[in-house]
Amino acid sequence: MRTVKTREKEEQDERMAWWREARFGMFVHWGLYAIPAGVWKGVCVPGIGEWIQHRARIPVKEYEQLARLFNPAKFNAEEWVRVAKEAGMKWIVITAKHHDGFCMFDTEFTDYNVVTATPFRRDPLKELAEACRKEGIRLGFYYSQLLDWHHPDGMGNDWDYDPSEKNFSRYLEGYVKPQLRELLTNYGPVAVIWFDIWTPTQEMARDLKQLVRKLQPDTIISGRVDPGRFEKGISDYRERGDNEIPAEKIEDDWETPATINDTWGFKSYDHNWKSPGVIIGKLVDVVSKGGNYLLNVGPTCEGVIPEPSVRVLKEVGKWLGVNGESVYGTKASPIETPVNCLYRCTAKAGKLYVHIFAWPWSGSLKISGVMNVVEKIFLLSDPDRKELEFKQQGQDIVINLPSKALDPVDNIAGLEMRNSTWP
Ligand code: FHN
Repeated sequence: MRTVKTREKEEQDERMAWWREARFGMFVHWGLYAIPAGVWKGVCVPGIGEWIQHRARIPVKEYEQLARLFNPAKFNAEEWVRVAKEAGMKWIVITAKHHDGFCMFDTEFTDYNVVTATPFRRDPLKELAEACRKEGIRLGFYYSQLLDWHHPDGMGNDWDYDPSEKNFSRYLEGYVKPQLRELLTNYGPVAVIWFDIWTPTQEMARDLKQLVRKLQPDTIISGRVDPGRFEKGISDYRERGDNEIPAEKIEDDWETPATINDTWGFKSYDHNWKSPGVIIGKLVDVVSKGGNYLLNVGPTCEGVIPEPSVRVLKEVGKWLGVNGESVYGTKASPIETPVNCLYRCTAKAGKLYVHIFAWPWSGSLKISGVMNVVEKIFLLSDPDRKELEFKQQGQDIVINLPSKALDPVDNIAGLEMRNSTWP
């Protein structure tokens, strides 16, 4: 007879199957904060864009006025999904409600929402759900369950509300749960509910989990539902800190949420865009340690994904078009790659992918720890997949490489094993 534990594990594996395969997703931070875009009353407010209300201690009554200006005429859900797809991203997570409390979806539980309070009057999450469905991209919702600077009982706003008068349970029962019910009922299958920061108690976190499971058992629950920050407790996977990549591989499911520049929500003067090479390096580093990479875009108040992000994503997508088999559906490196070593490895049954980030001047590369007989080696970026010469001695392999790298960032040597027992 199967134990309850085994059944739970089986369900977990089924739920996580697409996520483990997908590896690279798009995070979207979009809300009223895209209007000030980092500037309040002529002053540049330091920090991440979506935190402007908190940073500048903007009173609710004042910040609320932004809703009347929110009219993203250029928003085109299909265009956003096309950008994600071309980048090789397999799912999208968008902010349904961020810490400012403004709801980017149609909700009965507050008028402070995109359909009722703005001249836009459309529900972008509905449009995205439809566009994602058409294109075979999964859609998840970010929902700030702890911080809500607009709701009198939400956490975090001590400039409008007296913290001692807050009743968090009332907010959770009367607002958070009903809104989650809406998100999990009105938008078709929801890939992920991306809770953030943490939930105050185990019991509350369990309650949220139960609600999600009851409404959509296949929805993945992000690591930050757990009261212990960054630890996997009741959630489906562990969430690393923002932009944080662990030094070593982790056996459990985990994810790094990351920015392309230095903000999540759009900031008009943050031009610190990472290059496509840096993003590819981080993606591979994450995947080689067994994680997923959720890379953010912060659309403008007009509804446009900033052009520099689109350009970076296009290049990453081109690279994945050639080298995707070394990323999607792969598992963590089966061999040790110290932090300062110039390659990273990913693996699939019978295949080891060696991502060479610095082309060796010597013309050869030595890999250690290969536990099976290698049959052939070729570069994924070589359209002819010409076999490379190599010598194997026990667990050491020395590969002869062409004098010049074919890809400017990451060339992958694909090693095919004689049988698939390793890795
Ligand atoms: O405070 C938020 C922040 O605005 C952003 O949403 C990130 C994304 O991971 N999460 C929180 C901080 O960890």
